Amino acid sequence: MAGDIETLRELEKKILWLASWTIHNANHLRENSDGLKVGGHQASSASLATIMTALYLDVLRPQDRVAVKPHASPIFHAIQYLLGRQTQERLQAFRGYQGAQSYPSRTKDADDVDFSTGSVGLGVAQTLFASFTQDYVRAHGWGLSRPEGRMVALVGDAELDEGNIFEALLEGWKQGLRNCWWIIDYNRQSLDQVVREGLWERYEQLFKNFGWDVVIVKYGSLQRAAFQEPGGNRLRQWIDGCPNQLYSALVFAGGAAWRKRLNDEIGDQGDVTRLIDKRSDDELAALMNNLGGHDLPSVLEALHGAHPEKPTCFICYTVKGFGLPMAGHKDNHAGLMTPVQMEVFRQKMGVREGHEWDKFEGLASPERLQSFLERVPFAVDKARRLSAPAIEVPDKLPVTIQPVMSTQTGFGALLNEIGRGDDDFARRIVTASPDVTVSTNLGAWVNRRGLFAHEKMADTFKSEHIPSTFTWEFSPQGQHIELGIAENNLFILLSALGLSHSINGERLLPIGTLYDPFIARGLDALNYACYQDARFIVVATPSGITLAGEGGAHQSIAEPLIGMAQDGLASFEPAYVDELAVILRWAFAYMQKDGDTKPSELNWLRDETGGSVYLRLSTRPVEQIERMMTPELRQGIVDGAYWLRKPGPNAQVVVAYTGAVAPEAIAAVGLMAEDRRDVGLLAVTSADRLNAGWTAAQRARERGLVHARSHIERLLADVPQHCGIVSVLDGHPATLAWLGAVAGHRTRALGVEHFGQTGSLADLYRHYGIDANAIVAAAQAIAPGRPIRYLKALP
Ligand SMILES: Cc1ncc(C[n+]2csc(CCOP(=O)(O)OP(=O)(O)O)c2C)c(N)n1
Ligand SMILES: [Mg+2]
Repeated sequence: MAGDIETLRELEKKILWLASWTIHNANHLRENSDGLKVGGHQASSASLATIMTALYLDVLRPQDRVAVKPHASPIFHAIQYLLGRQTQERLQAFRGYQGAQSYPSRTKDADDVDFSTGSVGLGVAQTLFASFTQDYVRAHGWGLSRPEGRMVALVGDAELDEGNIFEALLEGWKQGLRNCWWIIDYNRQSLDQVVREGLWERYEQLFKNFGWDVVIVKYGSLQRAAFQEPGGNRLRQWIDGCPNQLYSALVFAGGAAWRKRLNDEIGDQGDVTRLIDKRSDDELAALMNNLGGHDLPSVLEALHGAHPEKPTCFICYTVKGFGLPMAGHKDNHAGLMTPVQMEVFRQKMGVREGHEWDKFEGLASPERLQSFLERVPFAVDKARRLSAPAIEVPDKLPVTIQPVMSTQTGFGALLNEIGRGDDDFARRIVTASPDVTVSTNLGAWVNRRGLFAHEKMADTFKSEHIPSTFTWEFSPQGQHIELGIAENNLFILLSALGLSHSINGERLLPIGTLYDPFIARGLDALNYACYQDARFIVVATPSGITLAGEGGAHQSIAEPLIGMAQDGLASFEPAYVDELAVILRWAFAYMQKDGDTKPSELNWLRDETGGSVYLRLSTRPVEQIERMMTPELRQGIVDGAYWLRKPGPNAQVVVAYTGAVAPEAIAAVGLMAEDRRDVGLLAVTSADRLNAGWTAAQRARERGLVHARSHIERLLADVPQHCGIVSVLDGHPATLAWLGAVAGHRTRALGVEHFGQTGSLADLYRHYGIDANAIVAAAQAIAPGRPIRYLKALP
């Protein structure tokens, strides 16, 4: 072990060197004509060099998974480089095109990133939900042949300002969190400043309150030895009482400054003075900078000594910029080493010019180090990224369609039917909802499949024979996860469940439900989940002003645009339950795909790559259409649109609608029939996919594929040039306004632009101009002809 410590010390220095050189190279040496400087990495990385060396080269096992603080990515990449999992080329291109990423990325980096980070706070919560997901998988009897992993977050201390971390902490407590480590890099600096005094005490109490072990790694082994010397107690008291600002400033100022300050404040011409005087300036600085988080023996002791499965928070005292000239300076966040400073560092490291990237340059016996690295427990398993075969999805999802039905009811009915099954498909589905399980219509599914918990828990209402529509029984076999209201937690849980195939080698089919407007509350977490390429279905319901009586606080406007713009998320807003059945079936298959990234020549969508799916549903009961589900109709629904009524050759108007306003669109077409010829009715089930296909086809044509045609281009090809398009949805009108650009048709886009309010459906549709009369008025305005006789005055 003693030998290992020395080797780890050598490698720790090498890691700091390689990370610093990577940043220096990106900033000073690589041609960078756009003038963008590399900020934020240098000091922030150095802060974690010791802890990450201890973790990756000693403590971690292959089954453990880590979310690395965003700005520590150069340290991460340097460790991966030493382990033979990162290339020099990518390090040389750090922050550049196709180079190692500025912030660890599962999808963009090549070197085995477990969880992406970047938007601070989210990676931290991801480890908590990843641990919960592991428990879920194992409780269902899957993946038991693999050892349990520990989910580790390397957390910046200022990262703890992010509320989502505390939302997760509370949820973790409710769900019986295990196997999770949060290692706080307590350098007492954020981006702008030195943080408030005494935060560690608040954190300590907070974590303990939620059942975590808290381990404080404050003093390094040099300090602990000095405390044993005569006068050591006094030194310790001084350290404990020293404000963060001052400690940082003295770290920056160095040995002589330490000496002066200590002599001034605690010099006693006796023991303490002797303790100080017997050290040179360098030795004194080394002692005072020897905080626990930069002391390998202390870090290793703390990590190895942790409880085997209890969630544990390590508060590790560190210095931002440790080991570098900017150490401790409050402005060091974007600090970079100057070429001169780097030159001094190079010489100190014994690195010859031109050998900066050599792994063992300046170190004795490279063979010894290489053989050490080959024995590192974390690295023995080469394939840490796992996979799982796709679960077979039935050709058709059965559902009984009532004559009048909402898409939300349809969703509940579809899941209820799936819930009857006992095949792998039904078993792999896992649902989750932030306290809106019943109101998003998951009740029937939950009655069938039960709620998940580590321990069995009966429904007391049931055992007391009190009638209730819903059975609320928890067990390790349950398939619904009931969350508290925090939407961030829903999306990070979906992110964790949706990566299970890769993290646990066991596929889950996660579905999360919430009210549509509250997507905005968890939007960054949703974006994060998509960025990591987690696979899930979000069912957002109810939506829009169609919620009528609920008023503006619950009515969503922008969400259809979010659905279009969010990468990795295919969005749909069906109007009819038979459409929903087709889309849901497609979604289960789509979320499991992982193939070709080239667009299909059929619809110009990259369906083989797969992704997640967003379904925007409604509580509005709508009269259903009795019809055969032909293959052509099915394809149209999935590709994003189909003609509910094909326009004739002389059509003057087309109404294109999405979602719950279908009855208004149909009524408007009826009202216009006598005064406008051949009116067409286009059902748009996915503005997102329709738009994406159109964009991709145009790009393909610009690159020479002259025959590329998207679905919407084919649909509009025969619509006469003079024909106008009126588009309408219960959401922002820009969602469909682009339809006019496809083939140059004059277009009027109706939708909702301003906060909703309470009222009846008719009141609100009239007020916001998405009722049948508003559609007719728009048609009259853009498709001139004789006055439309049923048009009434607008409000
Ligand atoms: C959600 C979010 N907001 C803001 C930022 C910009 N940012 C990056 S690092 C940082 C401060 C980090 O401080 P800390 O977590 O203590 O890490 P340190 O740099 O001290 O290592 C900020 C504000 C971000 N990355 N994510
Ligand atoms: Mg900090």
